[in-house]
Amino acid sequence: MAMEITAEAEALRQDILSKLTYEVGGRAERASARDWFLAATLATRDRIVDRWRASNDETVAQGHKRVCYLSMEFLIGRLLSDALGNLGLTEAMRQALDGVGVDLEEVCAQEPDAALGNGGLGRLAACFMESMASIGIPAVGYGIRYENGLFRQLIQDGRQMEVPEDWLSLGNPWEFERSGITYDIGFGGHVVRRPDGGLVWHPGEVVRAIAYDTPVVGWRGHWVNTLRLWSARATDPLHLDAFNSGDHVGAQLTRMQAEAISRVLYPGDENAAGQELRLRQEYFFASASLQDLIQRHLRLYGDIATLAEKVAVQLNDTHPAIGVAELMRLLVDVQGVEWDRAWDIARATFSYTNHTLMPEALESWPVALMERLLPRNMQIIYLINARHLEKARQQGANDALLSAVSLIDEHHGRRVRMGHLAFVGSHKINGVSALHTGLMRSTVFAELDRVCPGRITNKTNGITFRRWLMRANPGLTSLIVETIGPRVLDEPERLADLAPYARDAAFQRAFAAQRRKAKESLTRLVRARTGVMLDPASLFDVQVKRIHEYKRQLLNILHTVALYNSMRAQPMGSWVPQTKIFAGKAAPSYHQAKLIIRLANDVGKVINSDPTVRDLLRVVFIPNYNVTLAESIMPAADLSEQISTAGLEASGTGNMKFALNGALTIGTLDGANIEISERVGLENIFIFGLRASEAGPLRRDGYDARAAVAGNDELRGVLDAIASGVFSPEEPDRYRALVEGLLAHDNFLVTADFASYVATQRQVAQRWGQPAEWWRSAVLNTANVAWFSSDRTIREYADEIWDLPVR
Ligand code: 26V
Repeated sequence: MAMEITAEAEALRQDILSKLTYEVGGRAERASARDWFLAATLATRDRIVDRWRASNDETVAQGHKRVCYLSMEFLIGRLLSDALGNLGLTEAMRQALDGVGVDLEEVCAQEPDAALGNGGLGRLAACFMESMASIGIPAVGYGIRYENGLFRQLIQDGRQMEVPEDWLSLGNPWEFERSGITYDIGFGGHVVRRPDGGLVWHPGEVVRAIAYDTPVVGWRGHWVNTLRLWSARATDPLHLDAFNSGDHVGAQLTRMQAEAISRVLYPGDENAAGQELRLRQEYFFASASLQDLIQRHLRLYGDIATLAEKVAVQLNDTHPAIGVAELMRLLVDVQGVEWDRAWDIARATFSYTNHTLMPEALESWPVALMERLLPRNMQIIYLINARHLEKARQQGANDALLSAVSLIDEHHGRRVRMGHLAFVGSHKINGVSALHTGLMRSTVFAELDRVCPGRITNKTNGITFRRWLMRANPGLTSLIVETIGPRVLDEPERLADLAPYARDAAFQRAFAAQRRKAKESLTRLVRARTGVMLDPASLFDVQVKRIHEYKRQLLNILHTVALYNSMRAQPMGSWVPQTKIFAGKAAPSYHQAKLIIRLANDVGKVINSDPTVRDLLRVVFIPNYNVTLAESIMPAADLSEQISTAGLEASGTGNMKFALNGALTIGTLDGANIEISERVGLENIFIFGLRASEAGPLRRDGYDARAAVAGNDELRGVLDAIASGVFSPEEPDRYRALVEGLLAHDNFLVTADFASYVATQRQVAQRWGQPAEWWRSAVLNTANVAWFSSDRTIREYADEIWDLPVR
C-alpha cells in the first residue's frame, strides 16, 4: 500500500535531488549510497541553519552567558540519524528517500564515525553538547579537528592491529570552514622587557588555527549550538623564503611540523603521553579557543572586566589546563589588565572536571620543555605559584604541605602539575560520581582541598537518552511510549511510570521481544564481521569499553574459562546457554592490554570449536568498538559487565547505557555503579567483590595472590590451563608470563575478587532461569535510571558551577 507522501517529505525529496545535482554533482540514476548520504545531509543541514542563527541571535540579544566546553575530545559518532531524530524529520526523510528508491538506514550507514575521542571522557563531552542544545543552554564546544581520529582496530590472528581512521577522506558535509576565523598561536622564542616594564613574548614559530563549525541540534530542534574545532595551518604555507633560497625539503618540513598539530588524536587514554606534540596540541587549542571567546566578548560587550559574567569555561580534564596560564597572559600582557584583577576574572571563569585518579593519567610536563616551548606561560605559572604558596604559608602551611600543593613537582625532575594548575585557577572542581569525588577529596587533591577549601563538588555523569534509547533502541522506545505515553520523550523522569508494569506478564513479554529482536540483529552483525554464529536465545553477557587492566576484562576471561572447564566436566549438567561478548580498543603501546585482547580471542577460538560445549557457550570479540557499534550492542545485552577494581573507575557511562536499555548489571561498588545500585535496588543488580575501602589498602600494602590461588581449586585449574597453553596450542608459553605476573603482583586484585565474581555469576544464571524474575528486574532497571540523563547532569553544572539560569 503506497503511503501518501507528506508535504514535508516531498519538500525534502526535492531538496535532496537538487543537492545531488548541484552540490554533489551526481545523477539520481547513477548515484551511490555515499552520494545520497551527502545530498541528504546537506538537505538536513539547510533545515538547521536558520535555527542555528536564531539561537545565536537570541544569545546576543539577551546577553546570555555562554558555556565554553574545552575538550581535547568529542566522540560524537554519526550525526545524520541524530540530527533527523532531534528535528523530528526521521519519517519524512524515510519517505523522501523511498521516493527515490533509496533506504534511509543504508544512507545513514554511509556516514563515517567521527571518532574524535578515546573513550568515556570524549563520549561524555558529546552527550553534554547534545544536552546543552536540548535544554537551550548557549554553548560552544571547543576542540581539535583531528584529520585522523582514533585508529581503526582490526583483529588478525587474534591480535589487535591499528590502521589510520580517515573520516574526512570523502569530505565532511556537516562542517563549515570559517576561513575568516583564524588565530595565530606562538611557540618557542623568548620574552623581552619593554621600556615601560611590560613583558612581550616573541615566539620563534607561529602556527595558524582555523575554525571549522558543526551545528549541534537539540531535542525538537528548538536550539542549536556550535562545535568549533581548530585545524592547524602553517602561517606561511609555502615558506617562500626557504623555498626561494632553494631549500624545498626544509620548507615542506616546517609546514608539515606546523600542520602535524591537528593531524592525529593521541590514543593514550589513562596514560599521559608526555610527547612534545601533545603539549603543542593542548596549547594550540586552548589558546585559539580563549582568543576566540575574548574577541567575541569584546565585540559584544566591549569590556574585558565582565568576562566571567558572560562566559563559563569548563576544562574537560587537565588537557586544556594550560589555558589558565594562557588566559592570564592574554589578560595581563595583551589586554593590559592588572594581575590581581586578571586572576579574579580567570578564577571566576574557569572550572575543572577531573575524570580519573589513575596516577599514570595525571598530566605533568617537564619545566624545561615548558620553558622552551611556552616561555611566557612558564613565567606566568611561576607567578601564579608564588602567590598561591604565599597564601598557603600565611594560612600556616608547613613545608610538607607547601611541597604537596605546589604547582611544581620537585621530586621527579622538575615538572608542572597540570591538575594543580587547573585546581588553583578554578572556582569549582568536580568529580564525576559520588565515590570518585570523595576519593578526590581524600587522595589526589586532599592537600589542595585544605589550602583552597570548598571548591570540590560532585556532578555524577549522565548520558543523552535521545541517542542511547530513542535512536539506538527504537523498538523499546515505541513500546515505552505505547505503555506510558509520549511525555517520556521530553521528560525522562516519566520512565518511572514503567515500574507498575514490571510484574505484568504481557508487558514483560513485549519487553523481552524487543530484546530478542536486538539480539537477532547483533547476531547478524557478529556473523558478518567475525564469522562466529551466536544463539540469540542464550544469555548475552557483554563487556565493551577500552581495554585496561583496571577494568579487568581478564577477570571476565577467567570466569569464561572456569565456566568452560565446568561445562566440559559435566556436559550433561543443566547449564544456562551463555554468550560472552567483548569489544574494545587497547592503546597501541599498552602491551598487557593487547595481550588480554589476544587471550580473549584465543579462548574464543578454542571454545567455539569445541563440540562438547556447542550449544552452551560462545565467546566473541567484536572488532573496532566505536559509538556506532555501541548503538547496536546496548539494546542487545542481557548482562552488563562493570567489574573494575573498586576505587579505580571514576564513573563509567556504559553502565548507564546498558541499564537504560534494560540490561542487568554485574558489577563492583565502583564509580556510578554505586548510584545505579541505589536507584535500581540491590535486588535488581548483581554486586560483588571488595569495596573501595578494602581494595585501596590491600593494593597499597601488597596482596598475596599466590595464597588466594592456592586456596581455590577452580581458579588454579583456570590459571593452569591458560599458562600451559590450552588456549594457545601452537605456542604453549604465550600466556605463561601473564599468569606468573598475576601471581607475583596482582595489582588489580583479579584473583582476590575471583571467587566472589564466580559465585555472583552463578546467581545471574539462576535468575535467568526464572524469566518472570529476570524480566521484572530488567524493566525496573529501565524504569529507575532516569536520573542518569545528561540533562540532569547539565542542569546541575548550570546551577552549581556555571551560575546560569536553569530553564
Ligand atoms: C588521558 C590521555 C593522556 C594523553 C593521551 C590521550 C589521553 C586521553 C585521555 C586521557 C584521560 C582519559 C580519562 C577518561 O576517559 N576517564 C573516564 O571518564 C569518563 C567520563 O567521566 C568516566 O566515566 C570513566 O570512568 C573514566 O575512566
